[in-house]
Amino acid sequence: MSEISRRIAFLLRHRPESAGLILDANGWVPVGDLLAVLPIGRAELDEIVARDEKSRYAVERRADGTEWIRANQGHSRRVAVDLGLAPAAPPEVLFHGTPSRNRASILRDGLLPGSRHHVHLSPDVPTALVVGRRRARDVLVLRVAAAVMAAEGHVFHRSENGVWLTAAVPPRYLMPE
Ligand code: HQG
Repeated sequence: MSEISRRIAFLLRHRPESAGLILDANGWVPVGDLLAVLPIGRAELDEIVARDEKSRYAVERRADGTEWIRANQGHSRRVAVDLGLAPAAPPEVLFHGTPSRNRASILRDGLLPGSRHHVHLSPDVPTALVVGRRRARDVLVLRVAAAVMAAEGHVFHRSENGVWLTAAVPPRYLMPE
């Protein structure tokens, strides 16, 4: 993730107001507004969006010809954004990669969203390992009994870029991989 992509994620997910940006209710901001606070032009922005290895951003053109950009997921709880994602039926099992040091706390309290809107779950072990390694070398991958959770009333969403989201995962649905 380049420095400029990091900056875009920071603005679109965490602190838009730090640059005077105002997200709409669904997290979109006019492309021109974002470009006005970045040291890059439209072509470079398009390239960052297209090349992002996790498809973190979406650009949409509206009927009135205006263009908007948002982060597909990962917003801070303090940024009131409704991504408008429909509930989705998760696969039998999802995965979560976390530093091994979190093991006792997670097995006791379950997975909590921390400062984000949701707990983020991965569709496979390799992806979960990558997520966990952002934070530590020693990574624990947990299996989440997602289908059972859903059957018992927990709501799941799948973001535009394939991340599974849910409010929290109680410990009884978790098993070290
Ligand atoms: C941990 C990246 C102790 C949790 C990724 C994680 C993801 C607990 C950390 C997205 C806990 C929160 C999100 C408990 C949860 N006790 N620790 N009870 N419950 N945790 O960054 O899932 O590159 O908010 O395991 O790919 O690491 O930004 O969540 O380690 O999709 O696009 O608390 O961020 O995407 O950390 O990552 P985060 P995450 P981007």
